[in-house]
Amino acid sequence: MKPSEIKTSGMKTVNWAALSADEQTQMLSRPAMSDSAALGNTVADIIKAIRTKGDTALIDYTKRFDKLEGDNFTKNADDIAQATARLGDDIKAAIKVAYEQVVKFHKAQIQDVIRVETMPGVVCEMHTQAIESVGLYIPGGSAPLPSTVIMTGAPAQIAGCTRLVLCTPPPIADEILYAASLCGVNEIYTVGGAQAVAALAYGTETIAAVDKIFGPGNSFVTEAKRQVSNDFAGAAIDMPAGPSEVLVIADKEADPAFIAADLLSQAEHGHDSQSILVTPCAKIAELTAIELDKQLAVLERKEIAEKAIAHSVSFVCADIDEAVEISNRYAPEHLIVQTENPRGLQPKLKNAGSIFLGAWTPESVGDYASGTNHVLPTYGYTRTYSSLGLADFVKRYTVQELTADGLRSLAPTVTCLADAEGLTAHKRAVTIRMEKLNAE
Ligand code: HSO
Ligand code: ZN
Repeated sequence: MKPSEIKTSGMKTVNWAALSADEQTQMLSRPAMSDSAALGNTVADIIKAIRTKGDTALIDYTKRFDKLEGDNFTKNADDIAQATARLGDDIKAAIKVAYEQVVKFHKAQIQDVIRVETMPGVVCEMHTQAIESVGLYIPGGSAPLPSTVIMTGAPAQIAGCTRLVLCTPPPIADEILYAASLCGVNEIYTVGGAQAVAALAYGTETIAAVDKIFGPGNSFVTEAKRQVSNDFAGAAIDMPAGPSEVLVIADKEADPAFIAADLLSQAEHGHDSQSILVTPCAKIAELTAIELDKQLAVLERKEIAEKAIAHSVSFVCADIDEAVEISNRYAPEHLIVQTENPRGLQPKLKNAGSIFLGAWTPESVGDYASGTNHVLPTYGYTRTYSSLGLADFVKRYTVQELTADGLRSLAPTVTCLADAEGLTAHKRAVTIRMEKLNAE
């Protein structure tokens, strides 16, 4: 055991002060993402095949990698009606409540036109315009996520995007079909992986290309999104993605059972999920480790969570200010604050995708139904990227209009700057008008 390690259970506990500066940096760094050349080449081959062979390649890959039966990967209104009839009332009601909550919070993000008269006769405006067509990628696999349909579909619907195109690997879950219908999704295709991203970016005979692709996915999906977004002929993407992560800041008042439950709710997402506890209280770290083992033992996705917890860590630090500092350095996707006065800490929390304040605010509420979006920057990108919101589904553009007096007022400034930059045509565009005005 290294001198910095206080105690080991499933989750190791580390004394922050005993780490060297290099060790601290190393312990806060993310595990390397699978960015191997092999992955890049495989994905590039898939994209090329979709671009050259269209639907044929899409069907071929979907039969090979997923369980597509027959050649039909399009879902229609009948499929939605049948899924809706099959679903129980409880799950339909829950999806509806979650949808309405997300709608409420994202409707409040609608930007009014900004209009400023920056000088008499000089009017500047900022407008927004919905992105026309958007692709919503919804992962399938071990946990199909209808909640992700809501998080991407509801803002697209509110923004007024005209084409919402959903792709998910087959077999599609009834919950996904139902959530898609609430969000007004226009097209649903049961294709997944890099081949779905390629189809959304470049189009096939059946799927027309979209402007921007949203949603999480495995390493193939992430790599495909990276590649198509680097190609001018491809599509824009929401944000770069890495494995999901949570950091909990807790003081001596926190409940170790709550902390353990929050760390595990992240850990069960995938073996590469990151769960970190930062606390000035060694006792809390110790009790959380015990609770964690207890709760882990009875989890359905125990094997996945166990692997994630094996590379997770509790840091015991000097005080809450240092805990905040560590959190700001790590820049987590989710940040849970279980301290005496969580609201008081909030202004100091500089880098986090979504913050959960107080004992009664588990991450799960934001994952599903509080109203905030659960598509968040990971991998330290919270230093510069934002959580998904209405703004991601619209573009901003500006408008300006000058009166003759407005131009008169600005002419000396613009001509002087045009002179300084040696751009005489720019200057002329002003002086030609001034000559006309002066001749009147
Ligand atoms: N915590 C995940 C989102 C999610 N959780 C979906 C449950 N379902 C990433 O933010
Ligand atoms: Zn989650």
